[in-house]
Amino acid sequence: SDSSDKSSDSSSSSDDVITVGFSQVGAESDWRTANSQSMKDTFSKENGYDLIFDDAQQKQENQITAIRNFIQQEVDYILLAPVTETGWDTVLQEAKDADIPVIIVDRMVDVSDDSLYTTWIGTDALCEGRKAAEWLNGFAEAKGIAASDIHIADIQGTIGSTAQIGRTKGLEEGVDKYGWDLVAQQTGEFTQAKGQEVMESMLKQYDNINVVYCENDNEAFGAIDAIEAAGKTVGSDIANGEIMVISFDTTHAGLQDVLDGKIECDVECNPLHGPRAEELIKKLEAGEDVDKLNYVDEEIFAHDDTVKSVKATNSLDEEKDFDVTPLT
Ligand code: GZL
Ligand code: ZN
Repeated sequence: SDSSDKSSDSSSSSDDVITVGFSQVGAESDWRTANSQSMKDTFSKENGYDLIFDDAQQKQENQITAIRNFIQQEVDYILLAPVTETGWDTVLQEAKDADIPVIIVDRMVDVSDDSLYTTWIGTDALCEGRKAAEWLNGFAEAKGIAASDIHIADIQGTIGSTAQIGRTKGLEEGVDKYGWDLVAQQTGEFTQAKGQEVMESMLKQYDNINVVYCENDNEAFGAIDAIEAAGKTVGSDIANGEIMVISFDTTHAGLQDVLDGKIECDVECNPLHGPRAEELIKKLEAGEDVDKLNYVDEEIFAHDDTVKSVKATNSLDEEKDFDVTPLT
């Protein structure tokens, strides 16, 4: 889909150019790359923007430096995709003192005073985790697999990031509710290399893991390589020794793995925030109010139709039914 909506009446002449400083987490995953591309496509010169893009290589201090540079350059808007939730109060206060609106994208910031940012656009990580846990319970029930026979390895995302906090919490709620065995938890930093390394070490330590809950697709790609290198098979037949992989992001490569039965369930996390961030900026430019929190709707994909839908409660405490899209 064309991720950049060309503004029809582009009123931007040279002096109307809107300068946007975007502090991006890094380039750790396919999801992140797609997110960066969406922002670059949207905040382009032909759309009337001057985008200053900074890749922080997943280091918060680099993001803080970038924001200070944006303040120095007196940008019109600061967009921040925060690597982790805490540690932003000081630099966001500096942006507020400089009268520069801050839009938080994707992950959330945990600040003492939420006037330190104007608005947030992102995805509901807690709901994503709950959807995955409900899918796993639905799958186990349909296959007659006892909860005590489910031994889960949780390859976590970057510790302290909203995506990791929410997806881990969703899983842990399922463990408490359904009585699964949570064998191991370790961060895979949302990268393929670390996901593979963590999976290798977990397989060496434990011989009963039969479900691997990867908190993003790149970790799943690494985990699948490690599982196959250990002479085991990924798939849904966990009663006969296969190891079932659950993942998040629904990247192109991830959905290919779902089609091939290597990932059994992939919960969508949509990276195309460029147009949504632009919509917020246009409203702000027009002096209109914007909601503080702008959640993006997301689906669930699975290899087959064993589970047809799941019920999950989102971060706004609304319980919703989510259809599962089978890819076979
Ligand atoms: C999710 C986003 C996560 C993705 C990962 O909202 O923050 O970061 O799930 C990415 O792929 O690295
Ligand atoms: Zn299957």
